[in-house]
Amino acid sequence: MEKLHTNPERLKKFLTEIAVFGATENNGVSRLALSDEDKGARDQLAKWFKEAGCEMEIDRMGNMFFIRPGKDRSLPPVMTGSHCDSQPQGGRFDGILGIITGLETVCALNDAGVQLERDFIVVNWTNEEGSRFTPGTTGSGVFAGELDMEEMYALTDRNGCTFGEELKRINYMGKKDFNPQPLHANFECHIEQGPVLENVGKPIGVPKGIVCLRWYDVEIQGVPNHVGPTPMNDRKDALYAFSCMNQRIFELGLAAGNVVASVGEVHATPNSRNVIPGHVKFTIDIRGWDEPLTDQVCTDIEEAINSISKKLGMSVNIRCVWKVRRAPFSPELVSMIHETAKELNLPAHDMVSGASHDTVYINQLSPSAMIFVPSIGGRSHAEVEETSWADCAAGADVLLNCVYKTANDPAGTAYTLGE
Ligand code: HGY
Ligand code: MN
Ligand code: MN
Repeated sequence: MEKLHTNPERLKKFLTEIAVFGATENNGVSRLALSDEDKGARDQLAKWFKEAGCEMEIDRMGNMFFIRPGKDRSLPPVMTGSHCDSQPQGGRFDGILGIITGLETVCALNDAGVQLERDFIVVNWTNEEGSRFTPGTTGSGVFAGELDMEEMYALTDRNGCTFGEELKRINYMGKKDFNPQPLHANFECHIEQGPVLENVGKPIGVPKGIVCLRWYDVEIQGVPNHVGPTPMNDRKDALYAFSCMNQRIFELGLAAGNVVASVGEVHATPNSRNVIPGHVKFTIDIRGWDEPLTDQVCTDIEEAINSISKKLGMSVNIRCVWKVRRAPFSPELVSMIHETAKELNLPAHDMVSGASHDTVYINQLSPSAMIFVPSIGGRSHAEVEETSWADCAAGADVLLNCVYKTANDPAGTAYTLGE
């Protein structure tokens, strides 16, 4: 069968136009989950998929399912999807590329006059980033039965707005669940968000899976006091304690090799230049492919935090607020991506995903695999995030042909879950 191709100009047009929603002056996007900017992008996606002939379902978590009907609607469908929410100073490709390549796949199949055997579903998963509402991958996590919907509805942002209220406010709280399971196969096309593909000079990345992840919230209680009269040896400076802890967190992550440990958020109170900070709240993000090694680093970091706070005479509260086990992908679908890239004369590279994605949960329900494209300079979660239009089109072509293959599988074909 002749390979199918997407339309690079149309793909570029979709990506350029959707980036308007939350556009920042530095060529990035700020489209926080359930914000007005997120709503604007959602409304635009709904319009484009409707014009492309898709049905739409919205579930109670605001997940948007765009369905291209197949010949036999009783067959388990093929799915792809990602997220349209972004980091506060995010990029124009993270997440949204996975939805737009799904849209372009629909349009390319329409252009080719192809009706697939199976339904093809493109999903916008709610709140993947977890920046405004923690944890992340909230929509896909509830869909997979790993997160509780009522608990997610009660999540609050820094302004005290709850997830449920915001979902209602932007009018994306569906009235019922949508459950297309069992799924036949699930793909996600995503930027790599790291330096590997650029370093090896290949346009397609084929991760064997997604690393495991642990998120912590830590609070240090010191003593607020006047910076002037308080002797240096008589202080309980919570920000000083944090700085000692942060150094150990970095060093333990570095020493473990193949584990990452980062502090992303730090909030010092009262955050006034002439007051000794009495309270610090900070977050830790720890990840690794080797789950036991990652958990050992977690233990070492917790011990380091406790011993530093004890030595400095302060109290500390450490909470693990999110744990996600690693997601090994379906071996057959990983091979299919390699085979498809080869048929398209696109060099492909085996790797692991250091970033997490909605597929981390969907992989528990359905045989899944991901298609990566390079991030220029290895940068992401920053306004400079950039992927070449040619690489976006390459990823879209691989997705299109993998969808075509799996959605036309004879009934009875089965792929295995990763393990
Ligand atoms: O944090 C992550 O890995 C994802 O990009 N939200
Ligand atoms: Mn993402
Ligand atoms: Mn992200």
